[in-house]
Amino acid sequence: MLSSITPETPPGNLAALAEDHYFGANPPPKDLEKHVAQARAFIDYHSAAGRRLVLVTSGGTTVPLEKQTVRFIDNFSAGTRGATSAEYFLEAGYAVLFLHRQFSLLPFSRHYSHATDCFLDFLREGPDGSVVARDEDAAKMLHVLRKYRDARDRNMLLVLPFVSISDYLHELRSIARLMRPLGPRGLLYLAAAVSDFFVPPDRMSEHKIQSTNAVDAVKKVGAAAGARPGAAEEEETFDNFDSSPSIPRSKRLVIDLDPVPKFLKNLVEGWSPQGMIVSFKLETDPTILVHKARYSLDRYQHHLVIGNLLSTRKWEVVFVSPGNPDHWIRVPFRKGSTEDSIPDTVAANDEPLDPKSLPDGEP
Ligand code: PAZ
Repeated sequence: MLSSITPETPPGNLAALAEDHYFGANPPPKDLEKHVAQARAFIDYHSAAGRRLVLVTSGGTTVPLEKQTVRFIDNFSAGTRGATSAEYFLEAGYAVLFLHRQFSLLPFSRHYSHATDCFLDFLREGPDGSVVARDEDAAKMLHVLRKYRDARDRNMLLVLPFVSISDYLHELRSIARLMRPLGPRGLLYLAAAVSDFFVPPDRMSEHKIQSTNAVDAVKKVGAAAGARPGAAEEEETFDNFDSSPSIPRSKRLVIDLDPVPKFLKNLVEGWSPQGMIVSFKLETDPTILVHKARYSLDRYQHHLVIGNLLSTRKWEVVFVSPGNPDHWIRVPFRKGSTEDSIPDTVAANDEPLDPKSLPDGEP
């Protein structure tokens, strides 16, 4: 497919070819069809009601190193921002489609699933052998429980999982396309931490990558005993790295990753052209954060980039939007976190954001 690219290929066609190539080469998650059916029913239901709907993506994508995956590279994200934001969007009247990394934090249950806030710590044994909330926690638990039940009973929250980068991209593309009829009533709030690099399937080991060559001996015996000719050699010569390693394969692991194509342009121009699109940018170096956020906005022409630094993401974020100065939201020490301000600010603006209208979060 990519061989049809020439120096004359227009940039728009390049994006389409890269998309065809990626989605053709990387298989969809096994539950994609089921998820698409669930998402379609959810979107149609809320669209018919004239309701605003937000797709919140949350958690980190994995990069599998093996097809039968034992080992993978992960992206940082607990899912706090996405799960918290989803609750705020529900509060603001949005239906929420929550596309999250499997087992990362979920709206409502997040209050009781952190390692230091194990849900069992909130319970005690009742007099009759029942289990009840501890007196000091009951009021908050009841509040969260009511909100959760309300979202569930009114079909306001659909939760769908992903694991790997290719799962995520397949799900995102399908859901974004389904959201097209919503027009500007559809908001895409992309808080997931998405891998920039991956191992393409044609260079991915089928089985667990071995750290010793003990298996080679077994395979040779198997080959000698009549296994398919060449099978042992195929295994021995498999290498994730393109060039020949100078240290034997049995002693090292070289991980050679390709860049994941940037699909934000495809999302903005093709998958959901009328939706409001908010992306997040995570960096660790404060000197490049705003520049990278502005670059992303200029390149993809969407509505808003929310930039944050790994070390300060709970206390400050920067809103970067077209034609507006950078706008920092800072939360005073020990007075909540940025999670409390971002979704309200975004939800208050169906149209591209004007930071002048945002609440001033300066300490
Ligand atoms: O999930 P979390 O609350 O631990 O972290 C949130 C975040 C830092 C992953 C998110 O705010 C973010 O910046 N997402 C985009 C990451 C990226 O640049 O791919």
